Amino acid sequence: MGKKYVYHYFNVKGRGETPRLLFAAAGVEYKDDRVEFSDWPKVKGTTPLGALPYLEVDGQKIPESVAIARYLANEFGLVGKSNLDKAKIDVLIDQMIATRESMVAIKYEKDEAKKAELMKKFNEEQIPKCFGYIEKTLSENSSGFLVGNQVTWGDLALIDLDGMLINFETSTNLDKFPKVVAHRKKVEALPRISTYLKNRPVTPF
Ligand SMILES: N[C@@H](CCC(=O)N[C@@H](CS)C(=O)NCC(=O)O)C(=O)O
Repeated sequence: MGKKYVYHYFNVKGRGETPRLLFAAAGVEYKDDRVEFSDWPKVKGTTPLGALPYLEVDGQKIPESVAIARYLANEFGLVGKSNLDKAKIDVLIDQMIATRESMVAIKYEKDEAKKAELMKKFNEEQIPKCFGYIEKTLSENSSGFLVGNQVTWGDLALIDLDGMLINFETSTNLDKFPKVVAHRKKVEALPRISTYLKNRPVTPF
């Protein structure tokens, strides 16, 4: 019998969406527990680190969004075939985390001047660094995926980040990175992913 998965996160995409994309890509069933913000104070104490997301696997609780995504990728064979491919994905994931953390810092900055400064640095330094590297990675692999010739968790994390950026504050323009744009189209058109994207709950972020 397969494992019983219960995934707990808020009813948003945020840090919690890549694991959901992994379940979709693998076609594996799970309970998608979407915690209402109003229920959070009473749920917080039941989580391993006082935060969401966390995943329950046959009753065992795993916190940390990236650890969960890596675990599911390992379970579902979506990690890349060689150790070198795995390392390449890890590098990209670290770059994507840095970009997400910058977005969180901008989103929650209350001081308008500081926020503008952070946004400038984000657009002029973080985006070119992260997406320049991703573009180069894609141009070195002829399949259109980040590594190898099939989808991995790196590809799923990337389309998730693309979507966040397009909807982020000043709508980051990714057109300067044509391979990233083509990659997004390719991954979003994979049958299971396309079905998931059409049917997932509509959320503000
Ligand atoms: N490093 C953790 C961060 C988790 C985190 O900060 N989660 C936020 C939601 S995105 C949260 O639970 N905030 C509510 C709180 O900390 O009380 C991860 O990636 O899972």
